Amino acid sequence: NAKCDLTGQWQNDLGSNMTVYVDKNGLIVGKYQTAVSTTNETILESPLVGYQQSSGLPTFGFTVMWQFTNVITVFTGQCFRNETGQVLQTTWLLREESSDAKHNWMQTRVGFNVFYQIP
Ligand code: B9F
Repeated sequence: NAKCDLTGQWQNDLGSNMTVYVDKNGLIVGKYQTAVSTTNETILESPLVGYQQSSGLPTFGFTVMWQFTNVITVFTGQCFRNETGQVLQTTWLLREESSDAKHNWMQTRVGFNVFYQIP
């Protein structure tokens, strides 16, 4: 099996884009531009950091700190290869701020994204 690496440019099924670099220790740094939002705030490019394992089809995790809203999203996933190139299968959790602990139960969303490498 050929190896997989997150270094490069990616677009997901929502049209969101990210640029990622992975160093020799597996540390991920990059930038995320979401294609979707539900605020009236202008979407801003936002930083991400995480780790990638170093085996053949590596698992990884990273955090996006949104620059336009008080929200954090964490992604976890794995890199695969298909006929056309590399594909990332991910699951995300989005945490929204709550002004009242009574509402804590409903402040986390979950979803899935598939990322395709842009050549
Ligand atoms: O739309 C989100 C948001 C946060 C507070 C008000 C609006 C911010 C953008 C999140 C982007 C997500 C998707 N983009 C992507 O590529 S991260 C996971 C998805 N993958 C209303 C309250 C909390 C969310 C919506 Fe909001």
